Amino acid sequence: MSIFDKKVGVIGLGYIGLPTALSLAANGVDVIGVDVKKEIVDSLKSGQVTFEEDGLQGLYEAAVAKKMEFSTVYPSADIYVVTMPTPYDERTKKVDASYIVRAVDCVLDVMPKGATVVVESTVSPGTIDDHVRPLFAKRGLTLGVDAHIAHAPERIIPGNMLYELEHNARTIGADEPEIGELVKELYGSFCKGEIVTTDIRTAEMTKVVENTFRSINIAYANELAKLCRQNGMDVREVIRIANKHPRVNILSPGPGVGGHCISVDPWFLVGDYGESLAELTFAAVSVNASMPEYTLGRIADVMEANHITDNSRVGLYGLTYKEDVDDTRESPTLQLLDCMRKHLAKGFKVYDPFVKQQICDGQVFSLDEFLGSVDMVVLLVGHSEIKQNMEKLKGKLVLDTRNVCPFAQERL
Ligand code: SAJ
Repeated sequence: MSIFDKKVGVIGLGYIGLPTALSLAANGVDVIGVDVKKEIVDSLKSGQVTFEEDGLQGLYEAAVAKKMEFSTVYPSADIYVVTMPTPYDERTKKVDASYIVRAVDCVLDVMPKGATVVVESTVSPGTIDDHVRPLFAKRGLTLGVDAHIAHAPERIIPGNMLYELEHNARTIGADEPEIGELVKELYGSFCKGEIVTTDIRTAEMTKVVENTFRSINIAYANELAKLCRQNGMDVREVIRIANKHPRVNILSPGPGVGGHCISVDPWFLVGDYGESLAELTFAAVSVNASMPEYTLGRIADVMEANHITDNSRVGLYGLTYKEDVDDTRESPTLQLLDCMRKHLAKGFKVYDPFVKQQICDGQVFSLDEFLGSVDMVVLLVGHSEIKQNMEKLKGKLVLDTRNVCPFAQERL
């Protein structure tokens, strides 16, 4: 029996679940996508994808032309792919596995004997042992006999998801080699990258390590930005030249690290292993977490140096966590506005072409209205929109935190 004869349920149709379900279906796998949010399922049934990502609507058309259904009801299936969010617990910094636990529990209510449950969400090492295996045991199900589990962490980057889904290497963790091979065959239906199989705990750790590595690299760039500012040096020039060394690749400083991955996953290691054992990781996440407040300080300094006293003449460009995505989770701009409120200050204008709903005070909804109402612009996200309209910034005082404006008077 090949993978194309099996029914696959993708549980959770968010940023990872939806493109994964669509890729499987577009490549001939029989898929049912499930989400408890009726509005998501209704939108997908009516022909509309639920977030912006290059090529997603086209992939949707290709998937529905084959075997793709959407439902709010958990189905009977041979393989379940669970793609629920895994935030961290604010207090303990440990992974909050409650979404996964609830989803797997619902799967177990309907799952036929012998099915395989694949957890795709990013989790800290040991999460599957501590939170998922006991759900099977509680129902008297013996893993390896009555059911099987695997971990297949996603690796795709928002903004280039569809290319990366197809081309990135993947890791599959499984208890049983045959299940590793089955899940490899499943992802191999659309993934041309190398698919490595290992045990579940190694797969869990590997994914967290990848995002922690990036977090540490960004933290180093952020620390360098602070050091260079102290002595009036241009950090971008320092990094640009240092990166010409064949074994140096420093990332870019910015106003903070947002999104649901790089700003979250390294905390799992701090939560699980403690600040003294995960010392470097803790230092890195702390440096990154300091950046919104540091950026607010830079804005205040630039305003003072230029005799700008009215906050409403200052505009923050960008609300999403990075360029050309519509995701505002852990957005550095929102963190910066939070810091501002703590200092009892307010009044900045805010604009983002991808954010069409009001999510903060001072928000305006057109670039021209935004630019027409301010004297100083703080570039917090380097969306293509502003790169293509750079000349509209001429005549403004520009504080560029993303190195996108060649004539900015001020930088991070
Ligand atoms: N950022 C910087 N400087 C940089 C790069 C990024 O400040 O040089 C900031 C961004 O502006 C953003 C944050 O970091 O606020 C995270 O953005 P990102 O583009 O680095 O990463 P994500 O969160 O969009 O996606 C990451 C990716 N992980 C790695 O590259 C190791 C992606 O491959 C993962 O699949 C994804 O996390 C995930 O879901 O785990």
